[in-house]
Amino acid sequence: MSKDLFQAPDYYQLDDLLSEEHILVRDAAREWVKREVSPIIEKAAQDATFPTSIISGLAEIGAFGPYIPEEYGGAGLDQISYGLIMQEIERGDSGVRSTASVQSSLVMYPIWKYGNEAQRQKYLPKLASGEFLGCFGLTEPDHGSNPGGMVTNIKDMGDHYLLNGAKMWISNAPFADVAVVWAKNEEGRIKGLIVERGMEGFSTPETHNKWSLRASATGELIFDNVKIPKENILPNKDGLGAPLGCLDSARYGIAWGAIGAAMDCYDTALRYAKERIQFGKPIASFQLQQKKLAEMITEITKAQLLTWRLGVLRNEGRATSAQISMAKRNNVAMALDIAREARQVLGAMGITGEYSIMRHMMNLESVVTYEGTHDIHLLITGLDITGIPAFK
Ligand code: TGC
Ligand code: FAD
Repeated sequence: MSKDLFQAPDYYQLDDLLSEEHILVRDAAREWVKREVSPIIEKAAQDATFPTSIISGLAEIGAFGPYIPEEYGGAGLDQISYGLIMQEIERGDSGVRSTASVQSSLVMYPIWKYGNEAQRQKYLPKLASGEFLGCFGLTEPDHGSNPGGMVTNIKDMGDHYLLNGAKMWISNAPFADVAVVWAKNEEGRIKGLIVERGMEGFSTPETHNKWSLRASATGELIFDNVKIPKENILPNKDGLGAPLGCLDSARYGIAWGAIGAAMDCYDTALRYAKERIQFGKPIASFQLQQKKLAEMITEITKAQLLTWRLGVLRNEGRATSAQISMAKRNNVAMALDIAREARQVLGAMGITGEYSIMRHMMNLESVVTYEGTHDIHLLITGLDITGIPAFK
């Protein structure tokens, strides 16, 4: 890949809305991505391998549990710092941000919020330092948008539970040390449990041949009469609202992350358009290319404002799930549109690994589907404003 020359756009001087701490955290993540992610990410994506060399760096910039209290090894930051870290990481690659999102919001968050003190002490510090990597098993082969229909189940055997079923499309599954898994008990109530690598009957085959998120490992979780000790059940919340609560936190991070991918595509296209000469002039001097670039910066700026406001509401404990859905849906679609337009600005060069744009575009095809599809988030907004669920 070409040298990383990224310069972040801030068209409405939004840095003025950030605290000194926000800027310090953001800039540390930005520098780390430039130094440690940009030089290796294209090869990792081309080779379809997760770059394990970045795990300790992710922990050092606070990407594993940014808002988890320091007593559990987290960074103890606010929601805007969390968002800014996700933005910077996804500026590098959505797959790397996926690893951080899953670790923080889908593994550490449920253990912190729904676990007991012994579970917090046992798992959170190791997850925060990157000694343990985690994954989150909600989606099943026959239940994606409709996780409430899941068939993975636990049976009470007296001194332990027996877990049976399968999860599919699980980020980090192939190497995760621990999995937070959602399964129905004999009464049909959804419970969260911690499954550890090495438990008999538990396997995690990798999913191959993805065209998207190639630097992130995806796999299945297969449970064949896995004995789960009773102390591995998350005791403090059950029902579908428990996994959906984790998704709120991850979707919020994705709303910020998508801005990072969009900023990288815009910045690359702007620089290229000013340098590339056709018909004796830089292509940036043609109105059609200016239209693309002007619309990109307009959409990025709108997304930045939306997300900053959402961060303020999250810090005050006032953001609703539906507000988060709106931001996730809007910002990912915005980033995908910008990636497609930016790719065109680069002409043939846009399809090569010399530039990050095509990789972002392919990655965003997963981001627009996972954590609730574009359609599902629209229906969540529809439900919120009409009071009528149109899912079923
Ligand atoms: P519904 O009847 O609406 O709700 C069931 C219960 O859940 C509560 N609830 C929420 N709680 C917290 N946060 C939310 N966002 C919530 N949404 C709903 C709700 O109040 C109710 O509680 P209670 O106490 O009354 O039981 O459920 P439904 O079956 O009709 O489904 C609604 C729907 C479709 C919106 C929901 O199931 C959904 O969001 N589907 C999308 C599934 C999804 O997003 N899966 C993501 C899997 S994980 C992933 O993709 C990780 S990608 C890796 C990475 O991040 O990098
Ligand atoms: P489906 O639910 O089958 O949907 C197919 C299409 O139908 C979509 O366009 C959808 O919008 C539409 N549709 C569905 N229901 C409705 C409706 N009621 N009204 C209108 N349209 C509808 N899951 C995890 O649990 N953990 C993970 O770590 C994880 N990581 C992932 C990583 C990757 C790379 C990918 C691609 C997915 C990952 N997922 C993970 C799964 C992801 O959350 C699901 O793919 C997603 O929720 C959609 O489910 P589905 O793919 O089964 O699509």
